[in-house]
Amino acid sequence: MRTTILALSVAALLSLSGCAIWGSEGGPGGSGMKKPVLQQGAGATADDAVDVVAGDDGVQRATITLTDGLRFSPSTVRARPGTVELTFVNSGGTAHDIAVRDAGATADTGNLNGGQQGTVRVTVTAPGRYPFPCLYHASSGMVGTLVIG
Ligand SMILES: [Cu+2]
Repeated sequence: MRTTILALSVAALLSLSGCAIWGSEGGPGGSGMKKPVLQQGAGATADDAVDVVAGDDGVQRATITLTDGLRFSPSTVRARPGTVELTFVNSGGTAHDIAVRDAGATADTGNLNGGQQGTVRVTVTAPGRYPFPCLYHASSGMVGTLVIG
């Protein structure tokens, strides 16, 4: 049953992606974000979810690869409330532009051509799910998720 819910949630997220991703969903806490898609410990997304590693400075860091398949690898990053630094590495030839959205602000990598990388840092205090869409390819499903729990 949980698998069904997961699939439906992902489908809903994908269908709502694109320019209007914040429109009907209303952002974190909005009606479209209330389902706990990620099942902790269930293993359903273990192959595509990573836990960030906190450095000595307390900043939680993860590196995410951007592919020509218009996907993130991994597509889900789990962290605790606090400062999260995500580095996006474009491994392909297609340009991407990633925006990480938290409750108060948006951090954007800017355009990343093939071979380039960009780092964004956000401080998130409220648990929730924060999408990081590729501004070019969100409508193709290129939307990752930062899970603060
Ligand atoms: Cu992209």
